[in-house]
Formats: sequence, C-alpha cells, structure tokens
Amino acid sequence: MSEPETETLPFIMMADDERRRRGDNPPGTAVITRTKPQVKRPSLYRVLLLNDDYTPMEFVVHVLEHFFTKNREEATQIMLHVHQHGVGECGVYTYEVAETKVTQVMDFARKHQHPLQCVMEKK
Ligand code: TYC
Repeated sequence: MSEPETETLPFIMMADDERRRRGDNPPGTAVITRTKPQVKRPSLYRVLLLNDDYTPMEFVVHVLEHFFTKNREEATQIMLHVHQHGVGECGVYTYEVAETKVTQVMDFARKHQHPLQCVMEKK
C-alpha cells in the first residue's frame, strides 16, 4: 500500500550519505542519522457506482453487499440513491483497495452482461 516516501535530501546530506556509504568519514567525525519517523496519511479515493437503464436493481444491491460489505438496507439505500441521482458513493479506500474494488465490480458486471459502471475519484 503506501511505502514511506524517499525524500529528496539537500546536496550536503547526499554527500554525507555517500561518504558514509563508502565508510570514509574524516577521523573524529560522525554522520548523524535522522530518527524522526517520516509518516504521511495516504490519499483516499471514493468508489462510485453510476446509474444506467439496464442493470437490474437486485444486481446492484448484490454488488454493494458482496464487494462493499453493506447490509441489505444500506445497499438498497445506496442503489436507490444512484438510481435517482445518477451517481453514488460505495466506500472510501486507499488507492490500491479502491482500484481492486473497481476492477472486481467491472469484471463481475461484465461476466453477467450488465452495463454497470464503477469508477474511483480522489477525495
Ligand atoms: N437504473 C437501474 C434500473 O432501473 C438500476 C440501477 C441502479 C442501475 C444503480 C445502476 O448503479 C446503478 N434497473
């Protein structure tokens, strides 16, 4: 998922790093190692379902239950929201999870020959 990012260090630090790597620090000197943990919250992505005129409502409810772990009531509400407004949110995930959900839904819809569309957008 999200690896700690490699930060571009100032040139002087790069030089220190390189000298340390080669083990040729001047006598009596040490290279300090930064200990502050470099953490960043991952970007989040909404996974959306789009309305169409052909996918059966029951199929959409099943998709929401199976791939987005909604209960019957939540799934029905989301499906009806999409049906009435054209688009609706199924969940919010990190990039790779969102991408996997989109692929799973699109593959499942295609397998059942429904035109259901599922997309992701950055929050
Ligand atoms: N509009 C569809 C129908 O009337 C139902 C539907 C709901 C389709 C949500 C897609 O994402 C969707 N059968």
